[in-house]
Amino acid sequence: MNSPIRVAVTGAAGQIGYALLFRIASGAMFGPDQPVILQLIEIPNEKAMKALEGVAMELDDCAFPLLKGMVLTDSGEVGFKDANWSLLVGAKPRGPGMERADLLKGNGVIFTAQGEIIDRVAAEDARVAVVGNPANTNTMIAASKAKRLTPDRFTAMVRLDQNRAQAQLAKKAGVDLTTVEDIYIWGNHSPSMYPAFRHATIGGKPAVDVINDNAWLENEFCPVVGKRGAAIIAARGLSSAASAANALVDHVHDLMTPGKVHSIAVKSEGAYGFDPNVWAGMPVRTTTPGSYEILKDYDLSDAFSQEKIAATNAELVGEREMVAEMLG
Ligand code: NAX
Repeated sequence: MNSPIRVAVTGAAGQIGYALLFRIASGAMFGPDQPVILQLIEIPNEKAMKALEGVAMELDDCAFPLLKGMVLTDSGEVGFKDANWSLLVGAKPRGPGMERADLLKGNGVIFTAQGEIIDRVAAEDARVAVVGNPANTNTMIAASKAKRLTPDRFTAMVRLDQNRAQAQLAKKAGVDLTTVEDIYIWGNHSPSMYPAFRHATIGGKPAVDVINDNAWLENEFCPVVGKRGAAIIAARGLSSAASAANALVDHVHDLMTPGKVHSIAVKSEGAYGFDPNVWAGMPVRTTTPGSYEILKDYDLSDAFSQEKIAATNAELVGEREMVAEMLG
């Protein structure tokens, strides 16, 4: 049996935390031979810490063989100490009447502090995955505070969007979803994202030929995937939680599995026409556990793709401008 890895989770008493921690402790994220120590971080608030204690009691009650310890804390210094993975789920929610700029700045304060602390106290091989929205820009802010950890250690989650896109294509084609492949997400985790359907295949054939309905792909599929989060809120009265937790399990699992090709938001380095300094969703191939190479050869030269990439890039650049004074 391997020695335990330390997994820090912020927002651990929240909705996603409740769907996530049990999956990590059961081995779904790091595999059946990898013990874990969960370092659970919440805000310094009696109600939140009490709720966290309750979640920890339930984790105890699962008697997970792989769960070798838990730390419950409202301090980043304690929670991120020696963490191999930091999963940044907690964020400031958008309040009524709050402008996007205020949301960006409010979260900027959180991710500035967390980026600095992780850089200082986390493990040598530290990796960070951000779920808390606006996820791409929060990741950019946290990464900009790191002096020791390089930007490639900081990724944001767009895997929920990839999974949503795969499921929608399978439904439309009336096929088992395991036959849908090569559907990846470009850009921001927001309705502007681009699920580039032209590369997708269904049963080995181009999805555009199998579905044979370009108007549906452009005018229904893309918006349905982009606005799926809002549709879940409208139906459930609460935002996506189990599917978001599941997507984070996939994100980290695939980033720990050499050879996997999957969508994550990474520092763009200028690929696909994204500004070099934004964190944008794109396909990567995992090279060694925790590391990846950006796949730069997907053809996005058609007019529709160009328009979609330009729009989501403009949104990311606009977000960066709103938090410019917080970077670096
Ligand atoms: P909840 O409001 O249920 O839980 C958030 C938890 O985070 C709360 O318990 C809160 O006390 C804690 N928290 C807030 N600030 C913190 C900080 N600085 N340190 C530690 N803990 C902190 O939200 P939940 O539904 O769990 O969603 C969490 C975040 O995920 C939100 O920002 C949400 O917008 C985002 N999402 C991102 C998705 C993605 O695909 N990237 C999809 C799902 C989700 O909407």
